[in-house]
Amino acid sequence: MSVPGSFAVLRVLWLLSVFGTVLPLDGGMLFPRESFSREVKELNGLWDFRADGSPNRNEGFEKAWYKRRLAETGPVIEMPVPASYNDITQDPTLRDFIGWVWYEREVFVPARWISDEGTRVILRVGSAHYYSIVWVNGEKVTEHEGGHLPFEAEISSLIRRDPTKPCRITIAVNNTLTLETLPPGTIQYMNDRTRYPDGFFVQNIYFDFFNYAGIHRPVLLYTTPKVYVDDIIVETNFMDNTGLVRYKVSVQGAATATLKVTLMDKDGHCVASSNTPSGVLKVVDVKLWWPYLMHENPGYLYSMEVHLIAVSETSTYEDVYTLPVGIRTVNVTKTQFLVNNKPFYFHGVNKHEDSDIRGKGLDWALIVKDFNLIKWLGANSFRTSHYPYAEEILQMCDRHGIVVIDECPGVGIKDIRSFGNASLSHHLVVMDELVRRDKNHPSVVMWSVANEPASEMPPAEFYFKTLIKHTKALDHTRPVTYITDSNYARDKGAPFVDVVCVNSYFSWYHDPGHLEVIPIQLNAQFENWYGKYKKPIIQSEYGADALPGLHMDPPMMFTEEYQNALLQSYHDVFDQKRKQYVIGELIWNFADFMTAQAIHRVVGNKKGIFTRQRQPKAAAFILRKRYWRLANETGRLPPWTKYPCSL
Ligand code: GCB
Repeated sequence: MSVPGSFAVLRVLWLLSVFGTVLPLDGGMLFPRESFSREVKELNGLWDFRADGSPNRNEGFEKAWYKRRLAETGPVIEMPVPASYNDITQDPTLRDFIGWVWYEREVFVPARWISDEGTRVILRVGSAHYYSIVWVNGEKVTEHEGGHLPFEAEISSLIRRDPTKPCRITIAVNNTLTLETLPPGTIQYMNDRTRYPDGFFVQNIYFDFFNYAGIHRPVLLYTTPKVYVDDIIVETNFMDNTGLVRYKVSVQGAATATLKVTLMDKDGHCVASSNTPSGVLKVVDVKLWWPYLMHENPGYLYSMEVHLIAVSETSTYEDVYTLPVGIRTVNVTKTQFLVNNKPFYFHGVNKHEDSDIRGKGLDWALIVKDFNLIKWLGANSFRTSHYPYAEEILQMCDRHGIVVIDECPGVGIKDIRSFGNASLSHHLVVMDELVRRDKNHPSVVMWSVANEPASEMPPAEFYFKTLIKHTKALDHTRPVTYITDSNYARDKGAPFVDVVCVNSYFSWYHDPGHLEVIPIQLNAQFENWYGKYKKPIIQSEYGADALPGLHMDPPMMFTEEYQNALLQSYHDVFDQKRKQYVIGELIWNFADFMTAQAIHRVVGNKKGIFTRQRQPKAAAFILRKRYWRLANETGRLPPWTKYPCSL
């Protein structure tokens, strides 16, 4: 990411510069795709499941549940994967369970995968919340700390040991949060026996969504040849009509391999090719990747096919991996966010991975519905509040031109002890994993390293300086931010961010019921932050709870009228400031979502403009009108795009 001065000079420098994306982790994490040389076997469906309800939650390890079939060591129930386990049964103890739960599934591996020694078999978990240990046929193959991001293990030799046996996969998942996890939490034991039962403890969290747990994203087996494409990094740019794709392919399994890299357009025509592991491909008459509503052909993707051939004394290995590539640039000035050198205004939403019954489990019907609603709304962007969303969702964003601020799970860093070395080290690793996974998505235009940390605390300065510097070293092509709700004068991390993202809830958490304070306070907020830091600002959250069907005029809090009036007061100020340095507005929230039980939450957070079942509240129509108007007003929409007639 660079601040544009003379773009032509910058592009020449870009061509001469070294690769900007550096990945410190061992191995890539390419999304598993089928190809001529790769097969995928999904393990979604029903798994055997048991929560370890023993007082120390450790019986599973003491009795080595992974060594035998789970059903042989105790009762099991059927549990869908992917899904959170919390809302699946009628058992309140499972809904609120804290500790280890055990999943198991037996699978027959295709005979060829076993007999062909030249094939690698990899077990991949899209995400599991929070700490996971995986065994195959009783042998531990990997463990992983953190939800929201994938992890995998090669299991080829294990499944070859006894080809007659099915492959038994056991995954133990623990949702306990500590001061050093992301997000952080604490376990509190209540030892007063006059008030609490024996062994009573609670998980304290400092964030506002239900701590759903379980295997949240697909589990699958996939193959690669023994010599394989392990990772691909692309960085894109353009000069006049020529697109530039700098790429780097990492190969594993052989010291040398022959590569053929072919970039194809949507019709499958080759537009550029090369046979070196790294280089710059030039695309004549480039079709740039544009955001939705900024161009008549948003989300244009080329396909980069990497074809590898490696010859050893005994065999020839061939691997093919195809990566979607969008060619675009992102730059930030003091007052603007530029996509392909054109000012981009974020008119979007904040979301959650959240729905009835499945909790945070990936659900295609829900994903497609949400995209239809986003496009109906005229929204061009969202923030992955407050953790990385499924790769499948980012792929949809790439295809539809929905711009993403990609947030890591650094939410609720409120306790000073969560600014220590152990927390920071873990946070750095999570950023490594996040950038490794999402670096090639054109839709991802900015990294957010945290949401509303206690950034006024003294250790926050070192913490965010280190974290942001690290993230920029990982990827210099994108700006980095974190989301603040702290006081502009005391915020310790703001000097290091590229874009200031501010959350505020005037006339809701502050001055509740007083809509008249919004123009004054919001104006002051913007002037203060801009005055001090001279960086563009996104209103990264604002909103009000509304119970659908609750009405009152003049408006009162929690009614649909109040939500409408509050949004409109914010919009008036946005309309003044977006002509200056405000570069975006993201409503809190796209849809109602579940939270922990609390006196200020009536079965969850109701700040959605859609209900949890994705039905519109009145505010959805206010926002829809605004977003389409904004898209039209910027003047970048060609005549084919009109307001939808109903507006
Ligand atoms: C915030 C948080 C978000 C909450 C929201 C609210 O500032 O970032 O996680 O849900 O406020 O509604 O309180």
